[in-house]
Amino acid sequence: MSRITTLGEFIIKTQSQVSYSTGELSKLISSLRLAAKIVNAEINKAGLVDDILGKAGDTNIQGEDQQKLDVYANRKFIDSVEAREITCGIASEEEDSFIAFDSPQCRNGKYVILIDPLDGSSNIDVNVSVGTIFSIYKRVSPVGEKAIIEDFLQPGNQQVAAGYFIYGSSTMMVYTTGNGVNGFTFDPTIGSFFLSHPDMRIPEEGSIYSVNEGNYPFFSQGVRDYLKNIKQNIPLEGKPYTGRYIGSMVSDLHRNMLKGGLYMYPGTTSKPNGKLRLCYECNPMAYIMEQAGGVATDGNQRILDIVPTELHQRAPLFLGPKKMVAEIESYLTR
Ligand code: AHM
Ligand code: MG
Repeated sequence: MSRITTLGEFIIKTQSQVSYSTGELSKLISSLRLAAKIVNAEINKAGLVDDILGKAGDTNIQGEDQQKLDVYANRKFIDSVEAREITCGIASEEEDSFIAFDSPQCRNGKYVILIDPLDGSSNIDVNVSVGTIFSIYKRVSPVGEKAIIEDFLQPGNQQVAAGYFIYGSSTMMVYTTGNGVNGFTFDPTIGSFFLSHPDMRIPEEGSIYSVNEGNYPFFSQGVRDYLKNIKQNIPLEGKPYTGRYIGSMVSDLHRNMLKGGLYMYPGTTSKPNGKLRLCYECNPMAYIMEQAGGVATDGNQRILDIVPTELHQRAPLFLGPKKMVAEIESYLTR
């Protein structure tokens, strides 16, 4: 039997590669894993919850309130990291502001976490894969005090870890601590994640493009020219690119990482910064993409070098294999 590695074993084994590690980061990642298992179990029941057990907002037959899954996921991730008292604070796409945990133990935590607890949640109604995206930073405020906004408004190049869970036909966790990207598949019969995708690299020769092309009339001239050109001029020696867009970022990104493809959410006339949140979505995905050998830009600069000024700010996003991103960038600067 070949050697099987669980996520827990992998975290312990690789902990020493992170020079500043004291085990705290590992514990933080473990607490996210636990919350993801709970959220995964609830997502699997989503059809039952809505159609048979009652809609969100109803009370079920056990007298429990049915919650919307994004609210539920938000609570689970926050509770899970707070309960282990290993971080001084969390910022979530679902919350207006960051949460600074108050216990003395939490105040001693060295890290903060930013999370999009259930990205693409509108897809749950139609049984399409959704995900959780997270990123971890070392705090800039003094250890022992309460977390402050500056702890959360750091450029993505300061991330010490980032990852996502994908709740799909199988559930996976993909993450990086700056030493490449590794993917783990959840075995629901055992309740553990196993290393299934070691050292993930995005293929250099991509042929997929992923974009909400319904926004075409509102894209910049450069984006429109790019889209027109890849369809008219058939880039790959007679073979056109393949258009694939699920509308669930984690799923679109995960597929493109494995198969090679460009993902973009450009600005539009009414929303020049697009839709995606810099701190919760663009930065963690950009870090993962760079660690997998790709690049991520907002069209003007590297995503990871943008200094955020507010928690919920948005940024245009183009990420994928170097060649494909360079190709679209050449249109954006014309
Ligand atoms: P959400 O955080 O409200 O779920 O929105 C983010 C999602 C991404 O998963 C996805 O890539 C994008 O919105 C799709 O947006 P659109 O429907 O405009 O194409
Ligand atoms: Mg989101």
